[in-house]
Amino acid sequence: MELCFATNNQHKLDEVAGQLGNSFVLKTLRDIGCKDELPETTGTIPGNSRQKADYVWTHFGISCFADDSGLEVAALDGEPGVDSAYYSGSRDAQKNSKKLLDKLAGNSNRKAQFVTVFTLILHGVEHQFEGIIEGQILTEPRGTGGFGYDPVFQPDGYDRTFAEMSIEEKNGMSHRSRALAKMVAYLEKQASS
Ligand code: ITT
Repeated sequence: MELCFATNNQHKLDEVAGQLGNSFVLKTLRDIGCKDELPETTGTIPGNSRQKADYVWTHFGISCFADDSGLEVAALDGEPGVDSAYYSGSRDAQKNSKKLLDKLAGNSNRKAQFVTVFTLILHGVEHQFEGIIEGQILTEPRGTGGFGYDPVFQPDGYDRTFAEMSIEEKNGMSHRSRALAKMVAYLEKQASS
């Protein structure tokens, strides 16, 4: 069965590819001829996730799933949250992380969590799956892998940031892989019933 991943973020595609199992053929937006920016205007992570999946289902009629994710920092009342991608006013990951570190300067509460909400639209029926990983915001970036806020986020129980891990290691506990595992379990149950 074909499933389109409604994302323009190549890093998300790289993390999800290979984890869907053999029952599903992963299609990209490019594969289905979609060159559009996906709408993200609801102001919430679950809302934006639904909006992106709805867009692809409505315009292209293919079963699909979307990922909306964000970094929620406790001392900043959950910022950047749904605004993670454009926190500094641009998509520049270094500027976004710098703004975050500047706002947290001198603050000993470094608690944060990454959240992913996947919205699956399977033959027109919608389901959502959430994944969360808790960790700490470092005082300066470390590592060159990954994307976004990976260099400043260290998951609890580890001594390396996401940017110091391979994709496989990050997938071992990340917010995205946790949401994906729930979605894959649901898809497999559907396929076998
Ligand atoms: P799509 O909407 O096309 O999927 P996007 O990059 O705009 O791609 P989001 O709206 O979900 O995706 O933006 C979330 C932002 O949060 C993303 O651009 C990163 O800056 C950050 N982010 C999300 N997941 C992350 C991760 O696993 N590691 C580091 N930063 C992440």
